[in-house]
Amino acid sequence: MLNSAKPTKGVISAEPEPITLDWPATALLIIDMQRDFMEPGGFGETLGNDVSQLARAVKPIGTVLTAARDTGMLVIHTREGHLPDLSDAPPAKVERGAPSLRIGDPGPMGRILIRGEAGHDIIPELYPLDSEIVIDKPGKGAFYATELGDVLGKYGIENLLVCGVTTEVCVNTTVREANDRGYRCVVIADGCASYFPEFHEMGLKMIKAQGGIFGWVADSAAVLEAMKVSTT
Ligand code: TIU
Repeated sequence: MLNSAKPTKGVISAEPEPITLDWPATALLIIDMQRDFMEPGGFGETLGNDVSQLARAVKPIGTVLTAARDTGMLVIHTREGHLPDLSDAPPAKVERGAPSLRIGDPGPMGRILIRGEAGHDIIPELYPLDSEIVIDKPGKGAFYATELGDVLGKYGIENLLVCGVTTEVCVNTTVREANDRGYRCVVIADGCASYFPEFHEMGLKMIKAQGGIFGWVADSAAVLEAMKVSTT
């Protein structure tokens, strides 16, 4: 098609202020959209949570994922989970609380939060393409004990569009890690969800407060709009 040159930059209508992103230096980072958090019988439910609270994030993520695929943006998916021998699972994490099943126990989707089990995998609606990067992480942050920093360096990434679950746990931890490493993070508000709606709201507020102390927050519609409009 004529005149189909890809925009190289876009302005996202974000809070606390608009942000201009250089698309070739931007990646979509989708945090932990795994059956273990999203579906009954997984890790999230064993902790006593209502997993239906997270479903609202799936569609908005899907729209941005489709746009990222269409425009050739780097897409990275993360999965929280542990090795089958639990050698990367700190006792402090495994032993805490009184969950109905603990990490590593057999559940309806396989062993809870264990790599390779059905529950550990990403939900079908957002399943990674073979060409996309999947980062397995043992912690809440996507940088801790993973190759994420090296991958972002290799691709020249400076900006992250961040979405996934849960807002105040793995999304917030990852954004804080990324911010300290110098990445500009734009969190997609409706592409995140929490088991606790009030934590979702406050989790987003914490990011964008104080002039964007950890980053920016925008709706998926604003991100999609910016991906369509060139500023160069
Ligand atoms: N429990 C909870 O809200 N979240 C997690 O344990 N992990 C992620 O957020 N992925």
